[in-house]
Parts: sequence; structure tokens; C-alpha cells
Amino acid sequence: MKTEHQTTHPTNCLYSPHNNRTKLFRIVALCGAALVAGIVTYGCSTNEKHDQHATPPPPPMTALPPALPAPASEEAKLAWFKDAKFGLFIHWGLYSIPAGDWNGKRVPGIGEWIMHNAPIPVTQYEQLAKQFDPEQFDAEKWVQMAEDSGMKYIVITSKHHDGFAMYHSHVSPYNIYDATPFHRDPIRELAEACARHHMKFGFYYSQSQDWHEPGGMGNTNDFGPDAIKDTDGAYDKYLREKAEPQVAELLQNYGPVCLIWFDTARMMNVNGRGEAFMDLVHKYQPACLIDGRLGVAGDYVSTGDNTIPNESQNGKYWETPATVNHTWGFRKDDTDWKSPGDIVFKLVDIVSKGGNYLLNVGPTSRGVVPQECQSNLLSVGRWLKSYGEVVYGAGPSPFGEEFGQFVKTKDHNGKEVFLARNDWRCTTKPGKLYFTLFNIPRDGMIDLPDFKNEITRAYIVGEPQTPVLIDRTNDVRVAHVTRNGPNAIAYPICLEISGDKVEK
Ligand code: H79
Repeated sequence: MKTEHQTTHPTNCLYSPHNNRTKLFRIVALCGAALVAGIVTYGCSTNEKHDQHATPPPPPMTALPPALPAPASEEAKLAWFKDAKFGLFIHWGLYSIPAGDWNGKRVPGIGEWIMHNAPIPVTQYEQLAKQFDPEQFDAEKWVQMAEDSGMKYIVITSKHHDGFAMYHSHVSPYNIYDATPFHRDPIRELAEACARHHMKFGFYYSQSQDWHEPGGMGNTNDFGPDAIKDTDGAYDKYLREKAEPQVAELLQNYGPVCLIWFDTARMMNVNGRGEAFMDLVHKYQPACLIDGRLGVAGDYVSTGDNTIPNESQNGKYWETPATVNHTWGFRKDDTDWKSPGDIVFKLVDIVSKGGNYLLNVGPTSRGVVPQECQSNLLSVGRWLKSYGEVVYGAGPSPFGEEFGQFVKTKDHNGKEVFLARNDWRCTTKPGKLYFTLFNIPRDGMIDLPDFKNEITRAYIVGEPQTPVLIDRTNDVRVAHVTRNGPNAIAYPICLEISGDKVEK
């Protein structure tokens, strides 16, 4: 029996939710695959060699821990997030195959938008699934990379705007397990690796845009104007039959979910659409955070993509999602990786303004994070290994003048331009001020901002035995450091002060 949904779908479209014929085929194929896997793994008593190019079997499934219990308060719910500061964002999907090119032409824009930007009709785009076989994917390596880079949580695209689920969904066969030769669930493998590493794990899920479904937002080429879908019931049908059940799957089958990262909310603020997602999260994973882009209030504020606020934010906690080059999904023409120094600056800058840094990588269609990008992240990780105390669990700057100031120059909106200063940033813990220095003058003299507390001790972070001389010139306290300190990236000093609160 055809569902209403299928009748509105293009007739030659391969995958649609709840397609019973596909389901039956899947079961048969699955049994076959299981039999073959059984033979390959256990059935061979001789040392016969099998096809050496065959995809290695997935690691055996291990049990995942249950969801975490409801925290006592909103503050308690956010506690891990506030301490973590630095997370790994992963954008991985079918778009990593064209990697920025379509029909031999370079398609400008962010890589994961290629279907929209080229544009590629849904019937062509979904064919990519047949080629998706990331044989080098190794969940353990990705989680190890995040850990070695000093990241404390991982958020991966479970479904981006293209509508393709990167996990084994039972809601729609348009997913990596059923529709590709890879026939594995990388999100499950990542969830297991994260559990082994005590790494927090969460999902990006594009709730509004879904370019594969007639009722999803954003695919006006194949499915007409969004405004019509919004009012004729198609959007609500998509939300009820795909988006909500998929989010429920992710919340039920992948162990503890630290956060859900919704994105590009469209028409979420009506008919209880946003609240329906919120209710699912609260029902299945009461400790799971909701980002700031669901369309109804989440647990923290998400800034614009690649946007770091000029100054500390009052009130809600926040996070900047950012690219490590200029795209989220892999593009073969973008190798302009941010340097380790730039990443450390941005991280300390963000922490000093009271936020988190969610830094993205886009793995290739073979399942690999480009080497140069990894190597930069690992340099950041080495810096954090020595100086992480200035970042993890640290509070924002009690000052503010170090961020820069608005100047008289006006931008095209008539707004005053903010002239940033990047010489130093300050982060805090009770009784301690950490000054991370990014620009040390030749004389090594750093003017401290004005505050009254006595400085009881000053030293290079991690080396309390190496004192930093503090004296006073013209009533300004000055720290004396050597240029090009122990680590060229950034030089953090710790000032222990009397009292927990900075007195100005
Ligand atoms: O997942 C990443 C992006 O794909 C997603 N948010 C981050 C985390 C995102 N969705 N929408 N946007 C970002 C804004 C997109 C704007 C643009 Fe375009 C897409 C500019 C160029 C391509 C749409 C199409 C607007 C102009 C052309």
C-alpha cells in the first residue's frame, strides 16, 4: 500500500520513509549479509585468504550505558558543558563525495550545501549513497584525535539538510546502513568509542530543512515553495513522520546524548513544532542539552556560524560553532586550515568571554580527517596538555578592556566599528587570574589592568617554581616575561591574588 507521502514523492525516487517493500528487501539483504559475515568471520577453518580489498567487518557491538538521570537544576545540567569549553564538531555526509565539484565544475559555497547550490535534483543526489563506502572510517581514531586535541565533547551530523541519515535509522531507509555498500552504523561505532574514552557525545540534527522529503524545508527546486508546505500540512507530516521519530531514535539507541544541535529553525515557533522536539529530549534524555537553534528556547545560546562575540555575554551560556577552514563538509579545494596559534587564540578568547568553542572538521568520503588539519589540532592539544588549566573550568575575564573598543568609524549599517585588541586574554579560577599573552613586546613588559587585589604569587602556568617578576612603574603593575616563552603559540601566566573577587 502506498502512503500519501510516497504519492507526493517523485516516482523514481529511491528512498522514502516507511517504504514497506524496501523494508522487506532490507530484511532479506540483511539475512544474506549476516550469513556472509558469519562465514568470513567464523566459518573458515583453513587459512584461506579472502578478498583483501573487502571492507573490514565492523567492530563487534558493545553495550552502551543508559541515558543519564535528570540533573537537579538547569545549572547542574550545564555544569559539564561549562567546564568542557572545547568540542569537536563533525560534518560528514554524502556531500563529502562530490567534495565541492559537480559535473566537473566547481560549485562555490560551503561543501554540505552542494545539493542546494549546484543545484542537484533529489533523484540524482540520492544516487551518491550507492558509492558511499568510507572504508578507512575508524571511530576509535576520530575519538582519539578529539581527545589528543584537548576536546571534551563531540557533536556529529546525524542528518544534515540533505536529509541523509548517517546512522541506521528505522524511520527512513535513506540512511548509511541501508542505502550504502558500507552497511555500517558509524554513529553507533562512535557512540561506543566515546563511551570507552569517557568522551561526551551529541548529535547535530537538521530539524527544519530536509531536501530529500517533499514536506521538509529548503528544497524548493524539487518540491516547491516552503510557504505552501508550511500551511498545507506537508511540513507537519514531515516533522511527525521523519524528523521527530528520527530524533527519538537517536535519543533511545545511542547511549547518553550530551546535547542535540538543531539548526536553521524555520517555522518552528508555531503549532508546538519546536516544543515537540524539546519534549522528546526531556522524555528520553533529561540530561541532554538543547542548543540555541531549535526555534524555541534551548539550554544555551548558539552564536552565528563562525561568530565570536566582541565582549562577554550577560545571562545565558553560549557556544560558537566554527570551521577549521572555510567549509563544514569536506571540500577538496579548501586546505586553508586555521593555524594552531589561531585556534588557541580563538579558544582562549571565547573562554575569556564566557563561552564554548565547537570546532568543526569535515572528513573525506573515505572516512579520514585530512592530515594537515589533524596535525594542527594535535598542536593545539599539546598546548592544552601543558596549559589546559587556563581553559577547562575557567571563568570569564573580570576586565574587558583587552577585547578592544568601538571606534568612531561607522559600518554600512551606520553602526560603530569594533576595533579588536588581541594582545592578551584573561581567564579566572577562585584566587587566580590567568593572563594568556599573544603579543609580547621586545622588553617583555606587560602592563597589567588596574585592580586592587594583592598579587601573592606570579608564575608561568604549570611551573609554579619559575616566578614571574611583577613590579610597579608609574602606578601600573607590570609583569616581566621573556619573549618567545616556552611555547611560541601563547604564553600563559598565573597570578595568585588575595580574595576570590577582583576589586577594581
Ligand atoms: O551545518 C553548518 C551549515 O551548513 C549550517 N550551519 C552550520 C553549522 C547552515 N545552514 N544554513 N546556513 C548555515 C546559512 C547558509 C547560508 C548559505 Fe547560501 C549557504 C550561504 C551560501 C550557501 C543559501 C544558499 C544562502 C545563499 C545560498
